[in-house]
Amino acid sequence: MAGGAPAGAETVLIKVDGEASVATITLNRPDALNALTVPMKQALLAAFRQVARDRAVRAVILTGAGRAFCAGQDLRERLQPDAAPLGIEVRERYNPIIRAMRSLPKPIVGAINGVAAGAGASLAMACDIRIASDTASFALAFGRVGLVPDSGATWLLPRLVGVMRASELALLGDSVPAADAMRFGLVGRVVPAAELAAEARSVAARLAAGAPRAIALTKRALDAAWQHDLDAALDYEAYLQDIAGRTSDHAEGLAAFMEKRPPRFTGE
Ligand code: T3D
Repeated sequence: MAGGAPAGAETVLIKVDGEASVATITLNRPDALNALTVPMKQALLAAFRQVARDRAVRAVILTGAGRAFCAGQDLRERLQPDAAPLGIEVRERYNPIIRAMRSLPKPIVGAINGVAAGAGASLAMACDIRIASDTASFALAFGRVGLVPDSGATWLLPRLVGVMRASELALLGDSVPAADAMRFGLVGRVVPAAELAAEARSVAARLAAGAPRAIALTKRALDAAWQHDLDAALDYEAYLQDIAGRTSDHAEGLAAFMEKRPPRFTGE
């Protein structure tokens, strides 16, 4: 299809609000609850790579079109005779998305507008901040179709909710309503459905107004801390603070404090 949009382009939408420096990535297969097909996974990875490159974007919102956030792998596609073996699908299509999200040097706000099931729950958990609509729910539904949690779920889930709760959620696969998701630590806040988009935009705009290098380094430090003991974490913090301390944004933050005005961070 020379010159045309790549397959799956319509299943993942990117909208950049240049004024707020916020990109919104929307999973867009609402009739199938935004279940993930191969072209959609390719488009999602491309979307994260695009916002990584775009200097006008300083924060990202990930959400779903329609009544779902994402129902995970498209199960109809799995039944196609040419479906890739699961190990290949996970290694080559899911894992790069999760790696792109966690290594993105910009914060991702998950606006969880409805059900997040299977790999859809993993996508939600890979966001830096999660805000759920009061109609949202999570389901570690992998076991229901005879699969194991993937796309980072075994790593992310126990870190968010603790090992005991993670075992319960992953082994039983029960649906977790938004209020319980908040109690368990799966989301940071729950808002009425009608307010979700505005709340996500407001949080993303605040992040976008922050010091970009410091935010990127904070994200990196928090992930790295899981692999570190206290001594290593202290050393790594000192290393990153050395980098942050050399930025113009640090100087601007100090100047703004002294001048009693809001800082204007540029990412330099
Ligand atoms: O490649 C690999 O397979 C490896 C990776 C695996 C990772 C995974 O994600 S495994 C887990 C896959 N996901 C699921 O098992 C969830 C399946 N969906 C559901 O259990 C339910 O749909 C929900 C609990 C999410 C929502 O239920 P409900 O009652 O609100 O909606 P519904 O009627 O079931 O679904 C509405 C439509 O979306 C329906 O289509 P239709 O019949 O009206 O044409 C349904 O088939 C479709 N849909 C929902 N989830 C999927 C899906 N179509 C394809 N794949 C789906 N995952």
